[in-house]
Amino acid sequence: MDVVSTSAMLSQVVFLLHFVTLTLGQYDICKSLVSMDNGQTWEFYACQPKPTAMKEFMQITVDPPGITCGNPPERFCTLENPYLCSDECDASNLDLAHPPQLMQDRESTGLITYWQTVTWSRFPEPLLANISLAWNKSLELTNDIQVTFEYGRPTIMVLDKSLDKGRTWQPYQFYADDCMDAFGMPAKRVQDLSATNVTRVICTEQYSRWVGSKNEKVLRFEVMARFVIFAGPKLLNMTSLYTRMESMKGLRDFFTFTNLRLRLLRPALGGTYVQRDNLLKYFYAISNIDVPARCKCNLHAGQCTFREGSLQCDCEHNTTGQDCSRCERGFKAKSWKPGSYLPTPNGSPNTCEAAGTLGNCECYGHSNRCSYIDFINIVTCVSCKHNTRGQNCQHCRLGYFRNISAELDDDNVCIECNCNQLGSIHSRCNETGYCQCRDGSTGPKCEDCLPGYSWRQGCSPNVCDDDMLLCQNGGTCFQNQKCLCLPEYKGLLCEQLLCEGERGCSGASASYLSLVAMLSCLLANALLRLVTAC
Ligand SMILES: *[C@@H]1O[C@H](CO)[C@@H](O)[C@H](O)[C@H]1NC(C)=O
Ligand SMILES: *[C@@H]1O[C@H](CO)[C@@H](O)[C@H](O)[C@H]1NC(C)=O
Ligand SMILES: *[C@@H]1O[C@H](CO)[C@@H](O)[C@H](O)[C@H]1NC(C)=O
Ligand SMILES: *[C@@H]1O[C@H](CO)[C@@H](O)[C@H](O)[C@H]1NC(C)=O
Ligand SMILES: *[C@@H]1O[C@H](CO)[C@@H](O)[C@H](O)[C@H]1NC(C)=O
Ligand SMILES: *[C@@H]1O[C@H](CO)[C@@H](O)[C@H](O)[C@H]1NC(C)=O
Ligand SMILES: *[C@@H]1O[C@H](CO)[C@@H](O)[C@H](O)[C@H]1NC(C)=O
Ligand SMILES: [Ca+2]
Repeated sequence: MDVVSTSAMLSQVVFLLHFVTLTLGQYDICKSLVSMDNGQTWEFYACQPKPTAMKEFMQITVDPPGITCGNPPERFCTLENPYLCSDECDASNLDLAHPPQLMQDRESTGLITYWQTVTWSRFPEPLLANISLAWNKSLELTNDIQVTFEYGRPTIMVLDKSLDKGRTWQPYQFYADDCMDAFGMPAKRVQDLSATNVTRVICTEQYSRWVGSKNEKVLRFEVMARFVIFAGPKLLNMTSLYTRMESMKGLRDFFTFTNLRLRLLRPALGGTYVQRDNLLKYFYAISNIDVPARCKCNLHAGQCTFREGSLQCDCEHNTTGQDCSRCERGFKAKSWKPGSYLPTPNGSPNTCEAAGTLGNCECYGHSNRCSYIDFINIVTCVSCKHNTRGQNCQHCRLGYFRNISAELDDDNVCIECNCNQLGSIHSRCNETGYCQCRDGSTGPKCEDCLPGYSWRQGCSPNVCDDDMLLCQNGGTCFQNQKCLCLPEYKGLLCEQLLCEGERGCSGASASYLSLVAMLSCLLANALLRLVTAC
């Protein structure tokens, strides 16, 4: 950084600020005031919010309904004390209830509190439960997810994640006491992974084996062990991690999520088999779920706050949106970009630029260049992208129409008309995307035919059809193009007899006809003779 100090005091401030930056860790501040030759100026850095205990903000849902114990009240025992089934779960009694929120409470009294399910009294029907955790915000894991199970960890479980607020899900990690048996996957540990396959979804047996329920209560999704692959055993080389985050496809997304889901598929057994005569000792109980993460703000915010029911980035660099994933209004001179961890140590802020910096010409983010046209004295945007045109890139190019659900600065603002070439007069359409159709064609894109027309390189009038233009005398209509007539008939609709008034016909009916013709000739001749005779 080229900081040229003008006064000793200011450089002291600057020094302190940088010192603070170092002690807080990397990417903690978004900007600082630095002194230059010509006064003070803001310098901007890539920044991200601090890691937070995200369990405070999660919305928990458990499925199926009725999976939480206590309604009706139920007795249970534990794997360690299988014959002392005197414990009770009762949803209507505060001291004996085990509702889902006990997975995220702070346990300030020192007492372990936990969510508990009904017992496996319906064995051999499986005991299944889903725990869905929603934040309505993109988050990035900064440390291991830890789920604390009381009375034993499940012997089969899947951790799923969603990146799109629960619309689509993907498995994050599989857990089983026998991975091959449960999922047909070989057992792996994160320690087996290397830089090239760190984002592989694995099945681990590390957290499902029975070791007594008091010894090992925690099930992890290992984040630190994955960071260590890049940053070294004590995370001393974070530069290396951040460089990889930037360059390795899918690595940042691997640690990103908006929702998590624990699918509990089989509880702890405390042995190899399920004891049918004592099913009251099988259930799930979770006392805590730790999710250490930070808000994903695309390196444009140093803070994230809980507002209007969800976490939101406090966006800097003139960006906006829940994840700072757009440029603010009036700052769309360039297309939006996330900040970058590189070059270290401060990264690149990739700030959104005020439209004003281009000579007061707003291009709605569709062009980075303006040009001054001297003789008409206007500034105009050059090479509008995203199929826009106009002085401010505010119109759609010919052949495109305005997407009403998109803002003017949206990349998707212009939609291709997509007029059918054969059915329409030209490639332009009106404001609602309707094309201008040739005779006989119809539909928004002119790809359909009106009644009485059919598609043959565009719509052409039917020669025959099943309604108005019926083929006659037993003829059949071939692809609306022509009637296939019986041998005796001809004409567009087979309406004419083939041999009427003609000679040279063959077949029975034809010879009958020629007989008639011959007779009439004879008659005519006879008449002729009569006349001559007169
Ligand atoms: C858990 O979620 C999965 C995926 O949506 C679903 O198939 C399954 O039926 C759910 N299980 C329970 C017990 O609700
Ligand atoms: C999720 O967050 C968005 C953006 O802040 C907000 O508009 C929406 O209402 C939130 N939805 C819920 C269910 O909280
Ligand atoms: C990951 O790659 C390493 C070597 O690069 C290999 O030993 C290991 O088996 C791989 N892990 C998985 C899960 O494929
Ligand atoms: C950090 O890792 C990178 C490569 O990943 C390496 O080039 C650099 O020398 C390492 N720095 C330290 C201080 O170990
Ligand atoms: C953002 O815009 C404000 C004016 O609204 C300006 O003072 C500030 O310096 C801008 N920040 C960045 C990072 O461009
Ligand atoms: C219209 O704009 C919205 C908002 O950007 C976008 O989601 C949608 O895909 C666009 N529609 C088309 C047809 O491009
Ligand atoms: C576009 O054309 C269609 C069909 O001709 C018509 O219904 C629609 O009102 C037109 N829209 C506009 C904005 O003119
Ligand atoms: Ca608890």
